[in-house]
Amino acid sequence: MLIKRNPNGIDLPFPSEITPREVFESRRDFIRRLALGSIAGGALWEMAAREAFAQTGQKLGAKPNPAYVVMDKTTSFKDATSYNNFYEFGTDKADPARNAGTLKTRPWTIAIEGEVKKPMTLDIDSLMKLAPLEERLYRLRCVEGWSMVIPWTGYSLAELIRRVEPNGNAKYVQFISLADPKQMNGLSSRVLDWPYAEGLRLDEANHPLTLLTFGMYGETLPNQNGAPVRVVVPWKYGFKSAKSIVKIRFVRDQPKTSWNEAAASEYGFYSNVNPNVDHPRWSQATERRIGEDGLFTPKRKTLMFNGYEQVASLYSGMDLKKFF
Ligand SMILES: Nc1nc2c(c(=O)[nH]1)N[C@H]1C(S)=C(S)[C@@H](COP(=O)(O)O)O[C@H]1N2
Ligand SMILES: [Mo]
Repeated sequence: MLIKRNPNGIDLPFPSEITPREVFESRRDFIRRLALGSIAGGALWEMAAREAFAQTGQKLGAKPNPAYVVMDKTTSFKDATSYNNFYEFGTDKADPARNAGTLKTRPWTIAIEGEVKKPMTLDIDSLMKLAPLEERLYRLRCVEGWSMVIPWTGYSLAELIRRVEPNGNAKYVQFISLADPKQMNGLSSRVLDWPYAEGLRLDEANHPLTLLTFGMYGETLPNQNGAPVRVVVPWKYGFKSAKSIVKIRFVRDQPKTSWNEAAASEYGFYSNVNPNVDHPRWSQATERRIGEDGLFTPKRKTLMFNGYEQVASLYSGMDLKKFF
C-alpha cells in the first residue's frame, strides 16, 4: 500500500485507501462540481455539512471487548459528532462541529506528572501504543438530561497509571485540557475558568471502566469529540470526561474542577449519575436518548451509576446525597 507523509506528520495511507469508495467518489464529484460552479448556495451548505459528518479519521482497527457492551442501540455517528458540549469551541450544541476544525492534533504531547515515581512526557502516538486498544460500547449521560451510546476506542486508564507508578501521596488525578486561544475560538468567553480541568479519586481513575480514549466508531476521535485524547468515565455525568487532554497530574488533595468552581451547588466533585439526586434546577430521574427519544416519547428512566452498578463498592459508606 502506498504511504505518504501527511500534513499532520504521521504516516497515513491516502484518503482514497482509508475512506469507503462511495464517500471518496462523492467527495471527488463534489470538488469537481464545486470547481464547475454548478453547486448553488443552499446545496453547498447541505453538502459541506454532510462532508463534515462523514467518517474521515484514521482507522484504528481495535477489537470490541465483549466485557464492555450495553444492549442499547448505538447512537448514529452523525448525532454523536454534531450535538456536542465542548465549550472551548462555543456553547451551542452545533458549535464544536462547526469550529473545532482549527484544533491541531499533531504534534501533541501529554505530560504525566506529580506524585508519581516515573513522570513521563509522551507524544500522542507513543501514548496510543502504550497498551492494546480495544473498542467498548458505553452509555454517556450528560448532566443536562440527554444521553448517547457510543463505541469508544482506547484502553483502561489503569494501564497508564500502573506504568507511571503513583507514590503514597497520590490520592487524586487531575486532567487538564488544552487552552490555546489561537486554536479555540470559545476561550474568548469566560463561561468557564480555562483551562478546562476535571478530576477523579485515584481508585475511580484506576477502575477498569475508566477509558483513556483515542477514537470512536472505529476511527481516531473527531476534533469536536475531544481529539486526540480524552477520558470517558461512563458512570459519571458527561462533564467529568475531559476532552483534548494535555496534562494528567497525580495530587494529594481533591483538585479544582471547572464545573465545580463555576457552580459548586450544582456540580459536585463526584457527579456520579444518580436519578435520586436532582440538579437544583431540574430532575435527574429521566433522560432523552439523542436520535431516538422525541418530545412525545415516554420518559426513559435514568439508571443509578448510569447502569454501571459494578462501581457501587467505590462509594460504600458514603452519603451520595452529600457527596453528589
Ligand atoms: N475540555 C472539555 N471537555 C469536555 C467538555 C468541555 O466543554 N470541554 N464538555 C463535557 C460535557 S458537558 C459532556 S456532556 C461531554 C460530551 O462529550 P461528547 O461531545 O463527545 O458527547 O464532554 C465533556 N468534556
Ligand atoms: Mo454534559
